[in-house]
Amino acid sequence: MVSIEDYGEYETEWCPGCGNFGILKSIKQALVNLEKDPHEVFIASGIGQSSKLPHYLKCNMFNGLHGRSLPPAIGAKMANHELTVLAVAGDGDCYGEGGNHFIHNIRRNPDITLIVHDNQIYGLTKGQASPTSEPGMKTKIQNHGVFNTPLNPLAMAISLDCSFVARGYAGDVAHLITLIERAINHRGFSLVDVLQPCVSFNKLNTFKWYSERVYKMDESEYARDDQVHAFAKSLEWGEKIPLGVFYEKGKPVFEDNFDALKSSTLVKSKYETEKVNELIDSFV
Ligand SMILES: Cc1ncc(C[n+]2csc(CCOP(=O)(O)OP(=O)(O)O)c2C)c(N)n1
Ligand code: SF4
Ligand SMILES: [Mg+2]
Repeated sequence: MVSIEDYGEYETEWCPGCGNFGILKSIKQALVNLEKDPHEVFIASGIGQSSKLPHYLKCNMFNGLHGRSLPPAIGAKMANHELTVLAVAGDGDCYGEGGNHFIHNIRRNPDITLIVHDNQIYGLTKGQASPTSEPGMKTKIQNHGVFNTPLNPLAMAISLDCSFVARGYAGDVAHLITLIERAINHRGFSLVDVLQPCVSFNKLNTFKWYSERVYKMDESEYARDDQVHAFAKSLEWGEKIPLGVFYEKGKPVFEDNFDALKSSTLVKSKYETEKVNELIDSFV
């Protein structure tokens, strides 16, 4: 039986009270609830406070470049599609620097789960506006207030027919655990955007601010594969902010397109030197 202790307990570099703790706790608990042994799990990340998360879990991990959590995640999935593959990223990392990877991997639909720590700020670099920052919010750089239109990650993902789209809140761990479990169980690209207070640099979107606004959608009231409904719901933001699974649709996954992956994983396949040499020679 898998236990929380199997995933280790590490000292973190995060500020006391940061929303990242709720996300770490939720990921760990979801993996334990799903009986995933640490050796069956791979987590990739880029750069940011959020991207430090794989360092605090005892499992396979890769911490790479800013905006680049998805490429190693897809690489690991292709090398061993029996792995449970997660990518974690910040809002800047995923929707800014890694925006192209976000878009095109939704289109590919690999069976991986992307968890975005959406604190509406660049935390690691001490508080510049991110793609999801509220218009008007003042920072040390945006000292006249943010004037760019915020990116709506859920609307974007739903418009791209992303196969699983959810929003959680780092202040509601019990709910977030269920969302992450469902995202991992879903076969296809799963996005869980998590509202994550940054207590040091985002003085607008605080625990209090989110707690006064978030509510859980009643899933019995809509069909989860209704793209138009999901898109309309994703536009709701302000006085009330919906949480839960907005959109879920079964679709063929990227890995299914490759005959070589049908009988076995690449890591279990025999390496045939002669065939590789033949292939290399064919390019001459
Ligand atoms: C290509 C590149 N550009 C910029 C940086 C500097 N940088 C490091 S982390 C970061 C922002 C992180 O913000 P976010 O992804 O939202 O993560 P958070 O720290 O808020 O969790 C930036 C701009 C970098 N490391 N690499
Ligand atoms: S700067 Fe913000 S996001 Fe980073 S650890 Fe501190 S509270 Fe968390
Ligand atoms: Mg951020």
